[in-house]
Amino acid sequence: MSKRNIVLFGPPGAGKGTQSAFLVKRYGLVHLSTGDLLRAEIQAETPLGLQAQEVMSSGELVPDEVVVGMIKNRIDASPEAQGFIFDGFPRTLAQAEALDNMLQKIGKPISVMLSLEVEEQELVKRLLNRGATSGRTDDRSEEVVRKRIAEYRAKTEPLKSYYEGQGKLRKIDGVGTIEDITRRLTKAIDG
Ligand code: B4P
Repeated sequence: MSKRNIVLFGPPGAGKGTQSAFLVKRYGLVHLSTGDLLRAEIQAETPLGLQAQEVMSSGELVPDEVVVGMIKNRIDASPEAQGFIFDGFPRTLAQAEALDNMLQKIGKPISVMLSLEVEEQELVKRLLNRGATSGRTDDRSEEVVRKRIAEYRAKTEPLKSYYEGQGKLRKIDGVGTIEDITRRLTKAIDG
């Protein structure tokens, strides 16, 4: 299979983490989730984790240089990868440009940006539901959930134009069963 690099994009709660699990298996990609990487740092109580915890629990974005450094380390550590699925990264224009630079150096540009489209009311419902059943503290308060969505609208959503300018944006309806959405995503990748 040819090398593929996919950006799985969307607001908090759109289903990025959920769908990544299926796509990774189907296409044999390396999964890079900055949210998961940051939570692993918090769990291990590293200095980076302690710094990130405060930012994440307020619903704001972690500084660009921190997440860009984490992604660079992971790409460098996977020279044999068939391709990557970027989940929750990039989230700012600076991150998108840094990613393009990194991938240009290794000659493996982004193939497609899949944007999961879900309305705010549904996002809030999903995240508060996860907050009630999992240990994720940033999903417990409606105020923090709405702050994350506002951060997305202000800093992350404009990236759709960035990838649209490169002819790589594909919008995917993110409402329906998990299986329906996986089917829509695989159709967009294969098509
Ligand atoms: P993330 O870990 O990326 O978390 P998220 O945006 O909340 O989405 P996630 O992927 O986990 O949820 P999903 O939609 O799958 O980020 C957390 C924080 O880390 C950020 O707020 C930020 O502070 C920091 N951070 C991460 N990356 C960063 C970066 N690049 N730059 C700066 N800061 C960064 O699922 C949500 C819920 O919906 C689940 O419970 C799931 O079961 C449910 N769900 C999924 N699909 C569904 C469907 N079809 N129907 C109903 N429910 C569904």
